[in-house]
Amino acid sequence: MYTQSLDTDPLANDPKEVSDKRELELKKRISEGYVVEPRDDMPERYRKTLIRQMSQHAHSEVVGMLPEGNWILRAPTLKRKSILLAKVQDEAGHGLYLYSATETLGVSRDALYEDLLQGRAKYSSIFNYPTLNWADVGVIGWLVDGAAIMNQIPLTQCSYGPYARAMVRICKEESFHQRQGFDLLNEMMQGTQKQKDMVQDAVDRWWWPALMMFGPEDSDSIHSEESKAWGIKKKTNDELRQTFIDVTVPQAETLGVTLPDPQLKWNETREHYDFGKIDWNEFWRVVSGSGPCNKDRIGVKKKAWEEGAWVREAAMAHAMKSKGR
Ligand code: FAQ
Repeated sequence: MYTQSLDTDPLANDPKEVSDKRELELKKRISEGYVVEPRDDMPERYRKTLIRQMSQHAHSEVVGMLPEGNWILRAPTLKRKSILLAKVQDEAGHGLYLYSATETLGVSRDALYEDLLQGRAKYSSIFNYPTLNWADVGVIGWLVDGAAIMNQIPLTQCSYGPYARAMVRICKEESFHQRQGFDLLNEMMQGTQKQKDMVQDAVDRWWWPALMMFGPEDSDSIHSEESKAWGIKKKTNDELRQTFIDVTVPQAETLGVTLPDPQLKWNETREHYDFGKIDWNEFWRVVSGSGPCNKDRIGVKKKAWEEGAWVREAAMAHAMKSKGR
């Protein structure tokens, strides 16, 4: 572990100059491969940007349990039910690792959760869309977990140790989720015409929202530049979105589904797929609370928090008793 203090010249007396110098010093160390750990002295802007991104990520994992959780009681077979149960439980675990990693930055989980319940904190736009048929469960695995992995693999190399380490395990689990989604869809695509139509319908509804998961275009991304300088983000929103499209188009061909974008076409010169225009008005509408399920998602979380109060109290009483207090 790197032990040198990040403190700068104690004789410098302009607080802004001192803080700028500390920030530059840390950015330089990070660019040389330094990994920041919770007990390191860190500039406030670095700490705040991590809390923002990591807590929103944690919220996305736990809100992300809802669209699929909706199908646990209606899974078509015992095998599919147990897979789905395990997947939804994994997402709860991801939320747990990420809230714990965020707490290492000196903020309490209760405070973070309160921000979610009061609508002060964001979570991924994608979880504000409804799951209308069983194929949606497969499409969430294939496209939503697929996009999540694309975005999260670079985070395993991010500059904050607890976040990077949490992401290693999360990515392994997400890649299982992605494959189970593909497998579910592949099975439906061998079935009846009605099943094939259900898959196509789900793909039509989830494709564009999945592309929005990567965030606004680079020209509208307010945090990318700073997050890259801090070694938190390794790739930009547009770079990751393009890579996701490039790997997903051949998978769609293998499945036999059509991606709902007539402009999707291989570009020989760019060596990437060109794609149509994303509806950014829809994205910002959903992010600002007016998506199809925003109110419902937060309503369910609030209800669970209130109805779970006795569980938290009982767990606390048990913990105190075990400690003999
Ligand atoms: N939805 O300047 P940027 C999953 C906000 S986990 C909502 O580009 P940044 C697992 C952004 O926060 C999915 N808000 O921001 C799973 C900012 O607002 P703020 C979540 C969004 O941080 C699968 C503003 O717009 N993954 O799916 C979205 O540099 C299946 C300006 O944006 C992560 O959280 C959006 N899509 O880049 C679970 C990964 N995009 O904070 C269940 C970690 C942007 O100023 C089932 N996070 N905004 O109020 C990141 O990589 C980044 O934070 C980005 C955004 C790329 C999401």
